[in-house]
Amino acid sequence: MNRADKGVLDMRHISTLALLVLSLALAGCGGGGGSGSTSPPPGNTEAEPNDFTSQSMGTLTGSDITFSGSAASAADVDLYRVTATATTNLFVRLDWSNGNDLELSISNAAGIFVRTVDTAGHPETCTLPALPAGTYTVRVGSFSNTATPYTITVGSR
Ligand SMILES: [Ca+2]
Ligand SMILES: [Ca+2]
Repeated sequence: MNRADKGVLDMRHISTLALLVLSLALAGCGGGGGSGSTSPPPGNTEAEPNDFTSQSMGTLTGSDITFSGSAASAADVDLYRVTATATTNLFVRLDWSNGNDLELSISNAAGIFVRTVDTAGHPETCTLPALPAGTYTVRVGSFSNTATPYTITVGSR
């Protein structure tokens, strides 16, 4: 392995560690207890392909927005985006019913991961306080190679 390869590996390792530390250190995100947002999905459904280009969930209003999707395998990435037109507390909830393991990440308007939520159970929830207006990306990933039907909810809290 040459020096450049080693550098890349080290950087990846550091990034992973930083993400883990970040997700452990920050309050407001985690598993279980995703209060509220229990209304059934209103019929919005995931549209593949969405692994590299996000699907719009719309603009945040007073009501939660829920989409139904499926993480087909550990190779499937599902990207959604939601727009806030004013400063808001962004609530995100990912839930599913089988025994598989999904993860939830949120990126800021510049496309940089700002939160990753991956607990042992479900739902995965997160509330990002006082976000400036902008378009945020929500990423659903899976660690399981069988399909996992899920619902993803965003709201202004
Ligand atoms: Ca999918
Ligand atoms: Ca996908």
